[in-house]
Amino acid sequence: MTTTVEETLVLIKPDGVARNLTGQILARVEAKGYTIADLRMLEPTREMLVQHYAEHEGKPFFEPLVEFMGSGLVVAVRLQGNRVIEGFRSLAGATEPTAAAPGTIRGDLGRDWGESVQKNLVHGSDSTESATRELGIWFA
Ligand code: RTP
Ligand code: MG
Repeated sequence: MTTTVEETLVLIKPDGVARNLTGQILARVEAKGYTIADLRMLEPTREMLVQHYAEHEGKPFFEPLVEFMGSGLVVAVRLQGNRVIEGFRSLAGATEPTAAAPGTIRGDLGRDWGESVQKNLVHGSDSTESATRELGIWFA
C-alpha cells in the first residue's frame, strides 16, 4: 500500500479561539493520528487575509470575512499526515455548521449565528497547491 504524506494549513478561526475550543479541536486532530508539525497564535494582518482568501475577492462575503478573520486571535497549524488535506476537511465537516454532519468539528461544535457562515470555527486547505500557498502565508 502506498502512502501520501501531505501537509495542510489548519486555522482555528477567531470564534473557535474566543470560545476556548482550541484544545478540543486540536485533540480531535491528534486523535485522528495527524501530527502538529508547527503551530502559532497570531492576529493576522489584513494583507495576509487578502492573500489567503484571494479566490473569494469580489464576492459579497469577502469583506465581512476578512474583517471577521482579523477581529481576534487565530491559531495556525501546520498539520502533517497521510492524505491529511482530504482528511482534515472530512473532520471539519460542511461549511455551514447547521448542515455539517454530527461527528465533525463544525457539526458538533459549530453554531448557527443566523446572519452568515463566517464563524465556522476552522479552515483547512482544499488541495496540495492551496496548502503550499497558504502555508507560505501563515508560516513565512
Ligand atoms: P474554509 O476555506 O474556511 O476551510 O471553508 P470552506 O472551504 O468550507 O469554504 P469556502 O467556500 O472556501 O469559503 C471560505 C470561508 O468563507 C466564509 N463564507 N461565507 N456566503 C457566505 O457568507 C460565505 N460563504 C463562505 C466561510 O467562513 C468559509 O469557511
Ligand atoms: Mg475553502
